Amino acid sequence: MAANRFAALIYDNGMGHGQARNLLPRCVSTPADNLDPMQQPARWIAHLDMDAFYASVELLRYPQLKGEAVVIGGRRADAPQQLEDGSWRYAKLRNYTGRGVVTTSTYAARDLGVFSAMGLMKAALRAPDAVLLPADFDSYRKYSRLFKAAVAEVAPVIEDRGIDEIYIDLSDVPGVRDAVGHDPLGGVKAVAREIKNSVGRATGLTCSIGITPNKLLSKIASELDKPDGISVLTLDDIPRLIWPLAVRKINGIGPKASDKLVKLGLETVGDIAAADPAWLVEQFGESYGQWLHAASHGRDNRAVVTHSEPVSISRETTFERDLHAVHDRALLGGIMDELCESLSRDLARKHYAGKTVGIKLRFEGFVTVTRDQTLKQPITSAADIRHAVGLCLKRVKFDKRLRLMGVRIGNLVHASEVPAAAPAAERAKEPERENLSLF
Ligand code: DCP
Ligand code: MG
Repeated sequence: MAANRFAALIYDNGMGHGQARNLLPRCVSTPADNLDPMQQPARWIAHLDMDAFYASVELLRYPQLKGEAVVIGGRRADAPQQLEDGSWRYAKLRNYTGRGVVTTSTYAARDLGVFSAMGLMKAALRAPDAVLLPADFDSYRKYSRLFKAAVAEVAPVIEDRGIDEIYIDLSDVPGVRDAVGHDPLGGVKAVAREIKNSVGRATGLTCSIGITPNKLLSKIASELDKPDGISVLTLDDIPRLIWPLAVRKINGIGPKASDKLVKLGLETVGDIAAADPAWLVEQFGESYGQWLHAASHGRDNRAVVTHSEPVSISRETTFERDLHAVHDRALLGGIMDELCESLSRDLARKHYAGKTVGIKLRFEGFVTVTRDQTLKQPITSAADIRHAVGLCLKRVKFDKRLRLMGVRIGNLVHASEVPAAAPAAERAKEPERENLSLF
């Protein structure tokens, strides 16, 4: 089979730096970081990130692999086989051929230089004896729900940031501001331990928590003591713990901004903090320049947003070999049918319908092309999605082989908001659906 069967399900919350589109926020928490006379900040915000998440979920199933170099990212055929004597036979990374990538790896594999997003064949050069396991997204989603529910029992004000991370506003959790003995931060540390224990009891998994006066600092802090760590920072800790870090550690400084900062001689967060804010604005523009200055001083007033809607849902798949639009037409058509069916199931599971369908095609040479089509009515069915995909495909020139194909649905509304009769009525007015596109 030419396609990688593990088409990734991607929820796009559209919440990169400075862009909170289409969200329905219910905000909590007061935006101020000033310390009160008891040396307590106005807010205590936690960022919790699960440790080696996919790999750790797999180790629950195969506990005998604990401590070993394990890499997630194989195909279904790489699933472990149980032998007659009850023992297991695992696929080894050295035997992998193909273009798959590492989704994650255990810390033992990371010690050998194997990290997320690395090609599996490149990873095999570094860790040939590592065990290779296929990804099982249903399991990861299940454990994601479980750990979030376990946190909610201790602290209910949660912002969902994806499959393995959340922000939690601890400001109103009972006891969080209490000193314990001589430790003014004893209360907040106790709440952190309680959250970790609750997650551990519910899932058997560990996580790392950063707790600071705001989301920006907490996101950095949760990485400071990974795995299984708790890092509590106040604003006083910024010069010692944050300023020595590379600029990339700030969520919102991506590869491009980082390259530019480094070219300008600013390598650490402290370098940005020491730079003249007016000069930063000259270099990076008003909004980003000011944000860089504030971020480097650990200032961030964003609220913990307890409820958000995904902007779009997508499915995509990379092929094992590049496919030709004409010679492999039937195969491509079948793969696109499957992607649309998966997407339709995702919509049903999440109770959404969508009005804009988009395609993503990556050709050999890594040229990526996208097209989208906005419809009159929100749709949910695989057939309706496939039809819209056909309209998009018609607008693409196929002069190279394809290596990846994806389909996305955006402009989402709750399924309950879609008038039941509308799509059928709409269909009656539409032209014939045959021969719309190449495949
Ligand atoms: N993931 C992925 N592709 C990537 C990065 C991550 O599919 N390029 C998946 C697998 C991870 C999960 O998302 O298990 C969470 O991502 P993290 O960045 O939090 O990585 P881990 O949880 O695996 O490790 P860490 O302990 O560093 O958080
Ligand atoms: Mg993680």
